[in-house]
Amino acid sequence: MRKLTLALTAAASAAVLGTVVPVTTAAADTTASATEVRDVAAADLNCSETVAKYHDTGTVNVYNAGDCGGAAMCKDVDNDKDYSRDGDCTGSDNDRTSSAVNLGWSGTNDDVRFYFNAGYNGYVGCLGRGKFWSSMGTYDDRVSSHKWANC
Ligand SMILES: [Ca+2]
Ligand SMILES: [Ca+2]
Repeated sequence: MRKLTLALTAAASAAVLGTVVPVTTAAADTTASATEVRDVAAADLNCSETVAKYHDTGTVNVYNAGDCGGAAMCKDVDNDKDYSRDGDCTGSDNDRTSSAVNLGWSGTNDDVRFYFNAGYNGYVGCLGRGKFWSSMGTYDDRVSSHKWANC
């Protein structure tokens, strides 16, 4: 008898909640929770989500993984003429870029040109402000320098 009473009470509560709490609120809560988790582990953001969240923060980010997965190898506010040495992209960052995102703020040179050789040689392409490459195509694991520009 007692079990039955509790079950009925629970069912009654659920029914009440179901009428009081709109479905939209439940959905919003789910989104908020997911966002909180991603704030803690920003590495989980893909390229599109990274642009949505961090656009206009001033850096160009390059990733070893595709679709901006994992932590960025380097986040650079300026140019880097050689990923194998010095600067923000350095050492093992060379020839590993598999995705990139331009989070630059609006300015004269807010696009980023990428090159497969050091010294801005071997033009790969220009990544516009607020844009991303979830993969590098034939230039996967080949980027060696980048320069802010107006494309
Ligand atoms: Ca890679
Ligand atoms: Ca460098």
